[in-house]
Amino acid sequence: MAKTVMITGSSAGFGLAMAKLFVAKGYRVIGAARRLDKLHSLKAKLGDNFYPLAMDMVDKDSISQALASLPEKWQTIDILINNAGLALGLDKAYETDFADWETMIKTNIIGLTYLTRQLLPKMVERNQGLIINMGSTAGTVPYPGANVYGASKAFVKQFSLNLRADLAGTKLRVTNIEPGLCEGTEFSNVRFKGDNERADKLYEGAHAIRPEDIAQTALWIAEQPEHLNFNRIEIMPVSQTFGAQPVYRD
Ligand code: 8X3
Repeated sequence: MAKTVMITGSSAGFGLAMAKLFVAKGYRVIGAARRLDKLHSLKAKLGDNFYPLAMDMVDKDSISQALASLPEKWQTIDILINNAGLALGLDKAYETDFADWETMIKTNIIGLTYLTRQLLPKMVERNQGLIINMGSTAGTVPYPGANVYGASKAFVKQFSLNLRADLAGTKLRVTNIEPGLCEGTEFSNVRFKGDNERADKLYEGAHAIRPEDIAQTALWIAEQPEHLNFNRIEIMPVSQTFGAQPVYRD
């Protein structure tokens, strides 16, 4: 029986690339996202091994209702990919809009943990399951304007590792994928609130990570031998590296 993968945020970017790749490789994919119309168009392309599921990650009731609505043959989830997440703004902490922080916390932390908490008991009962979380290099490397976004990804990293600690003695696996600069997604268009020119400029000549690269990474994790757990995978484009720490002097 083909494995069933639930992918959040699967109407665009990494989630879309993952949905396409996993279906192409014979998996059954539940694609969760807010934009049901986009998921339906995707189903028209991907066929019966794709199940579109309307789910709003900022709303716990929406998550519960979506899970409860799954037809019986889609209820056993082998792999959860917590891909949905966003960055809003790149302003300094003392200038930012608090509503943006709330949305990031609700989506990147509360939605992710709530959905995981809903699916974990059955995975533990079956003693089978893989959780792939989408972290970020921003969860490790601080930078100006990353404030709550980076902190939310640091949360996802530590949550992933702590899950492994709780899952000791089970066969469940957890991996946090931590990409750096990625193009070909709506990430920066969302972050810069529709300033597409600013978003495009960020990627100029950078040969950044592509959604297909992240989809291949997720598939690779899913296909590794079951006695191996990849705790964290940090990926940057070759064009991106580390800088000196600035010192401001009197
Ligand atoms: C995406 C990477 O550097 O834009 O999470 O924060 S970065």
